[in-house]
Amino acid sequence: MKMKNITELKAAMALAQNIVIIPHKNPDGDAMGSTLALHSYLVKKQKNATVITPNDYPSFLKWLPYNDDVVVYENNNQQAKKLISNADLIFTLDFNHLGRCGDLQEPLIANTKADFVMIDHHQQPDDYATYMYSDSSMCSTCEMVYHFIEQMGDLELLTKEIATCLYTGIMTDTGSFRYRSTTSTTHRVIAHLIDAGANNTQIHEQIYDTNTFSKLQLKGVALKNLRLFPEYRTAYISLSQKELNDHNFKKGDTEGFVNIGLSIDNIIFAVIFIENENEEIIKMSFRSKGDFSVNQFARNHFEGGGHDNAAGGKSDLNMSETIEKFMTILPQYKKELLDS
Ligand SMILES: [Mn+2]
Repeated sequence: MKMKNITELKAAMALAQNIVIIPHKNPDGDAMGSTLALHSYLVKKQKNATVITPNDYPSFLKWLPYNDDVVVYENNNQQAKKLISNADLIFTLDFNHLGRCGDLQEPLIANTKADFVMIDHHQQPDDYATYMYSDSSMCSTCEMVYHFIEQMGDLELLTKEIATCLYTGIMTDTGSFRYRSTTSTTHRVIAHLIDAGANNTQIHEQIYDTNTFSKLQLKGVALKNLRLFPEYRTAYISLSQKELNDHNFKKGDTEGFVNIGLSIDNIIFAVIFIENENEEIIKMSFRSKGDFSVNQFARNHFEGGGHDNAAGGKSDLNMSETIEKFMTILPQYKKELLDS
């Protein structure tokens, strides 16, 4: 585990009583799994630990252990602010700059007392944290939390609850153990998590087999809207706000849709454009196979970033203008896409 001042962190943790744990806005399986696992671990260490999420998250994550103790900032900002100003230590998990936690950034910056601890696997992290465990070779923040607990000498504290949370995030961030970031170490960690009580079959079912009918109908629309550009080995999907509304859209309903394009033979670059009338933006997700870096692509053109093979971005243009912009940019990457 790469952290320079781990001894100092151990001392700071021993002294800290009130600890706050923060995932990024729109938390996913890895964000909720890692924060709730760390929460369980710190509670075992007799700390007052609280997970504060910037906003709400999908219902397929709400069965996770200690979910009921989560404070959602957008619903409960007074309580969240109080917890932050009383914190002795603030963990930020699964993101690399404070802007990623939306409106929660403001009370975090206003707090001057607590040191930050970053545990994260995204590229090019900001340096707001006193204690930084940043490693972009890691498949998930959940695997990092496992190594963190290991480094603390506390693997014997691994409960079924911690194991369940960590398994969930590793599974969701690796596409069920198939992405390139999945290593033999990842599998050794997973083996230990199953030994510690994580029920792999049940976790998979709770995440992936809890679809609603309207979500599957929306997937049908996404499939119908899929466009292919074999000359660029690229595919994209678009979903308008109306299409979302017509299918009773709930947070998380479009999760995984971007991967549909990548499942087509010879396609290595997949994009989804999702209209968000509320925020007046088009939200974009990018996925790739091989060496084509969607992190770089998103950073260069769509105010985003992430990992080499999975990134996000946004556009202030409308849907057709955004797609037009994308199609104008694409030819610049032709050689890279064909060589990848
Ligand atoms: Mn992650």
